[in-house]
Amino acid sequence: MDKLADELRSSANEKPRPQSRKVVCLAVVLIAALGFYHRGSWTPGNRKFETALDSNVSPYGRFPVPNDPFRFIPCTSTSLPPPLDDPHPEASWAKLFDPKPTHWNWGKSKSNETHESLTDPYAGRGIFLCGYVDVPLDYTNKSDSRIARLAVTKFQVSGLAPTGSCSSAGKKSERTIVIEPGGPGGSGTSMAWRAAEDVTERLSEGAFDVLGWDPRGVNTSLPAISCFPYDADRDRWALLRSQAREVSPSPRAQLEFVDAFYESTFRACWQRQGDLSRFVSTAFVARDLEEIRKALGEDELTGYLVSYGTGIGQTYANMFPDSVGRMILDGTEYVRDHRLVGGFGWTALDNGTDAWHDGFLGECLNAGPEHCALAKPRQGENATVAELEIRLQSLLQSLIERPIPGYRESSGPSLITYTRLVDSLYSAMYNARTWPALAKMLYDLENGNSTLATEFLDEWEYDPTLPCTSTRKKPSGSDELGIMVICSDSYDAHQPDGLDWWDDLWANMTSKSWIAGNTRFHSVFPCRHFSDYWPRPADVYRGDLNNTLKNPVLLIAETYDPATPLRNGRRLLNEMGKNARLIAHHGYGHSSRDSSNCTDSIARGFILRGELPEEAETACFADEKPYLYGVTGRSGLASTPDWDPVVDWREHVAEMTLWR
Ligand SMILES: *[C@@H]1O[C@H](CO)[C@@H](O)[C@H](O)[C@H]1NC(C)=O
Ligand SMILES: *[C@@H]1O[C@H](CO)[C@@H](O)[C@H](O)[C@H]1NC(C)=O
Ligand SMILES: *[C@@H]1O[C@H](CO)[C@@H](O)[C@H](O)[C@H]1NC(C)=O
Ligand SMILES: *[C@@H]1O[C@H](CO)[C@@H](O)[C@H](O)[C@H]1NC(C)=O
Ligand SMILES: *[C@@H]1O[C@H](CO)[C@@H](O)[C@H](O)[C@H]1NC(C)=O
Ligand SMILES: *[C@@H]1O[C@H](CO)[C@@H](O)[C@H](O)[C@H]1NC(C)=O
Ligand SMILES: *[C@@H]1O[C@H](CO)[C@@H](O)[C@H](O)[C@H]1NC(C)=O
Ligand SMILES: *[C@@H]1O[C@H](CO)[C@@H](O)[C@H](O)[C@H]1NC(C)=O
Ligand SMILES: CC(=O)N[C@H]1CO[C@H](CO)[C@@H](O)[C@@H]1O
Repeated sequence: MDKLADELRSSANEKPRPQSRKVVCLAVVLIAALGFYHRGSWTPGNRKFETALDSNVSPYGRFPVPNDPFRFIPCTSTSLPPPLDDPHPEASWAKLFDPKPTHWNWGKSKSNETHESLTDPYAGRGIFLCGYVDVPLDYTNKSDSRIARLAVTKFQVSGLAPTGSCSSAGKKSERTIVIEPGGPGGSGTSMAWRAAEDVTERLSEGAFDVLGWDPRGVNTSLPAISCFPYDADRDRWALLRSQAREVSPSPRAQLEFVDAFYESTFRACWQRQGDLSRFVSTAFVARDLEEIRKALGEDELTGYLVSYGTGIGQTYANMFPDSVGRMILDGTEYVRDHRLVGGFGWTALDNGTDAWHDGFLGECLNAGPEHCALAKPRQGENATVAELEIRLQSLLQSLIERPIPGYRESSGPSLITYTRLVDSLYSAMYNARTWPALAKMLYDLENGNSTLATEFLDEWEYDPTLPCTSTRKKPSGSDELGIMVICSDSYDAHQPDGLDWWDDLWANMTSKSWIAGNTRFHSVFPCRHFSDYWPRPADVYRGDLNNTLKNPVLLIAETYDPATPLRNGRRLLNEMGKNARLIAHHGYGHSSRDSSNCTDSIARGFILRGELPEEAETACFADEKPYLYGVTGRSGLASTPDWDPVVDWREHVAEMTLWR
């Protein structure tokens, strides 16, 4: 053992000679194998490892490693950035390092029981690393010493190298794909947990690391934004303030109510956190992204930014044109729209009802009753899209007149209301994989069975069986954060006096899109009172979006996207000119989740090799149809006996929390 340690030391001091390295490698493998056979499982079986455990050193060394700007440690459930008032954050953070590899979060094993995986179960597996970076709270004011502490989660594809091993593991990849799911208010660290492994496979054949960050004010980044002490306080008002226009006996009275509610909310935000709302604009988020690029030590930013993340990306690219590497903006919005009053809302409405009509209903009939409950013939007659549309509209209409009662064991009495149902239909347009479940739910509801509808709609965002203080460490303020970003970005837009204009806008939006109009209206209406408290955000980007970039960006926009219509992607392309290419992705859902080999191969060629199509716009088509994903030539998912629509719906709801 000591001899090995000596060898390791001397080989570290010398230029490695191939011969001696081979010997060391063999020795390491042998020792690891001995440990394995000795204990029956892989627990490092030598003295060095055991003393190491006591002194907070793992078989992979000590974390954070010195001078790591992210201070990465292998993630465990306790790896949350230290509070801002901690006088010794670095020391507190270092204490969170847990030296037991079994407590860490490793990537999926790529190979089955090979020689390597027998001796070391973590060989060849990526690892999730958690860290944080501190940035100025106010980039525009040198004498303001306050900071924001941004949480990051990185999936390192090469995993970690055991101390003294000669593997190429444990190194960062040449580029890092920085990801952001949007919102505003979406959590990049959560997206990393959910999707990093898929993202690196899809975009780089597993070659590049993936890093997600929580934008300032979001999730685990600090300061946390929340204008309510507890989730339950927010929830108390949620149903009242989000009423659809169609169920409001007096829309004007409802507007007065919501307007007063947000007046009160902003007052609470001001009382609880003072000027924080001045520092969350998209321009500041873009500056944070530049700090993350620098901390990565990469000359160019590589990124996969989705939805509102594309707004961050457009802003970033034009504020830091020389830092633009290989950036993909997927589910493209046109961030210039957000400078207009209400622009975040009314520019999003183009294609939501098309997705409902052509997609949810049309593809249902295409797939047939085996795959879609709503396609079942009635009185021997096959359904048509027009009939289905009338049937479901009359179901919705009946809910306006009277909600349908429901019951759920875990929450007791419940109501299926128009507002909740339409909100969930809109959310289902984001992801066509939910459609078989949604079709079954609506079919049941139409036939007088509200069991599934109650299961789908009566869902809490936190655990109501626990006291609210113990469900999360902090209240989740992403609702308020999202509003603050949207209001900051449009703070100087012309504000119409009084509520008449807003009443008009609400009517316009809901008549243009019954499915998206209400949700989208409620995302912008709060801004009326923002400038009562914060008349000027510290910074907004008001420049053009056609700056000459170091590298062009790749935009992806979808034909049936319910949130970021293709039209907006094209308007952005038009302004960016030769600094962008666009994939018009023909498919369903928000962003390019409706998989297309064509889209994926262009995206991969770009991320891996920097290749882009010559032409400004390329058309790509989804490989499969909704209701029939993965069922070509086989019996359908929705027709198998053990299919549980509730499981599909829960999965969707969990994913949607990334975007809110
Ligand atoms: C590993 O084994 C499973 C079944 O045991 C198989 O489906 C899979 O293809 C194997 N993977 C590799 C990389 O050999
Ligand atoms: C800059 O920060 C200092 C210290 O917090 C503060 O007193 C001052 O008002 C700030 N200036 C501006 C323009 O916000
Ligand atoms: C999306 O909306 C635009 C504008 O209303 C329309 O021209 C286009 O046909 C729609 N796309 C689809 C696929 O329905
Ligand atoms: C209904 O549609 C099925 C295919 O899904 C077809 O085989 C059948 O002939 C149609 N029936 C009528 C009455 O049109
Ligand atoms: C209502 O639907 C649920 C879920 O699909 C089912 O388990 C239950 O048996 C149905 N109830 C009736 C009375 O049909
Ligand atoms: C609502 O639509 C009407 C008719 O298109 C238009 O004249 C009016 O300006 C719109 N109002 C708002 C607030 O969008
Ligand atoms: C960007 O577009 C504006 C017009 O909107 C134009 O005046 C300006 O020259 C363009 N800038 C570049 C770098 O092309
Ligand atoms: C997409 O690629 C997969 C894997 O390479 C292949 O199996 C499938 O047939 C392709 N689909 C289409 C529509 O080209
Ligand atoms: C979307 C979301 O809420 N993500 C995460 C925020 O942070 C906590 C840790 O405190 C995670 O458990 C959440 O999943």
